[in-house]
Amino acid sequence: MNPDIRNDATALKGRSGQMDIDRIKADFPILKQPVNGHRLVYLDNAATSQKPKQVIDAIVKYYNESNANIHRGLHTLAEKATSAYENVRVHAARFIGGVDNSEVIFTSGTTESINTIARTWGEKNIRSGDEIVITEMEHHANLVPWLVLSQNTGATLRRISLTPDGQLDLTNINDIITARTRLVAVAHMSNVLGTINPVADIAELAHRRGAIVLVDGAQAAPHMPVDIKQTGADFYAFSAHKMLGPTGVGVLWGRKTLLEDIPPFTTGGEMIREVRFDRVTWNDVPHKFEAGTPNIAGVIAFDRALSYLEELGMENIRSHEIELSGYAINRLLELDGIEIQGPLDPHLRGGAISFTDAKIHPHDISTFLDSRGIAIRAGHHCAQPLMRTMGKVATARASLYIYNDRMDIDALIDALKETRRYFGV
Ligand code: C6P
Repeated sequence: MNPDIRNDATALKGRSGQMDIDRIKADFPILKQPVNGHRLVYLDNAATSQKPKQVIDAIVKYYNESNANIHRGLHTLAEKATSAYENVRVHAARFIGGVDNSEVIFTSGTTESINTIARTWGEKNIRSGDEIVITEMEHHANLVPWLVLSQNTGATLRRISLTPDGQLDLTNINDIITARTRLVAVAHMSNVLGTINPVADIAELAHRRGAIVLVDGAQAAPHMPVDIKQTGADFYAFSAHKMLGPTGVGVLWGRKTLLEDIPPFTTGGEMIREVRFDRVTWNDVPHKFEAGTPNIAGVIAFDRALSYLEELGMENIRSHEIELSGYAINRLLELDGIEIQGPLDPHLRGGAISFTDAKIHPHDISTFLDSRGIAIRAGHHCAQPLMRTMGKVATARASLYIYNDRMDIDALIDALKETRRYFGV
């Protein structure tokens, strides 16, 4: 490990072993910037996280010192870039619980990771009469690929419904995951409700029925320790940009036996072993799934993001978010007319907190908060079917991360009170 990262770690954890939020905030240049004349309070982390200077510096350093295409050239820069890129694969494999490096595929993000499986494993294995099971809380990225696949193949898309407090209703799960089920696709943590789903239990049942399981980890991997083997997943997808890394980088993890058995998604350079004018053979996994020039700088900078999170400790990050979510939920509930979607117990959920005000539209809330320097998201959060299930057109969503503290939540609550005065509520 790089010694300057180790030094950072001591400072970041502080003497008590807790996270030192002021010290963390100082690592994020963007947070020093006033927005609309106010201190920036960034509470849109479920959409994308901010980047620490260590990650930003890594991008600049790569272009200044190592830029070259990977896996192709034999010159010094090409070898430097290739080895840095491949080291991130090793690092990412370790980060998700010590899986085989060759099971880690770099993609452009969760969306591409899931589409890769729908278009390869799905098209190879799903037939008319088969069933694909999703849940009512899925993000479009883990819903539309399966909807299109079922429409194209004649398979049936079934779904696990929700309890009134936004958890999966597993009471009739044995009627939903059956011998006809070929695949279960489920979010590890909801981007709207914050709910953490019992993916290991679902995977256990799915495997007993002979189905495979894809877990959408876009919201879980940044916020809690994830040991992929313990999730029971056969495929697991997440995005670097929600966990301090650059945009345009994602991970698709898959069991090697499955990855070896399925065809590539995109074809072209690097993913082949041999090409003739009349035939082609594929490269080994993971390269079979990484056609063309990847986001080399992004992947290399993602290494720093993973180190940053590891130095803080994913357990500490989770504890911080349990504490801060609990505080935020209690403070929001002090306000008349505010309704929170999803479980209220912070141990059952992450820090994406969706809420509605009985009298003010979420878009108006978001616009007013922005005038006070507070960034939240309002809308359907790429989960339209879930909105319909909840009987809402939209929600406001404040989502937390490592650099947020009680001061940020207090600023949110004060601005919400001001919003209500402004709208005469
Ligand atoms: N959710 C949000 O504001 P990409 O865009 O490929 O990095 O991630 C897609 C995705 C998939 N699954 C879940 C659970 C997600 O939350 C997201 C991204 C953002 O909620 C942007 S829509």
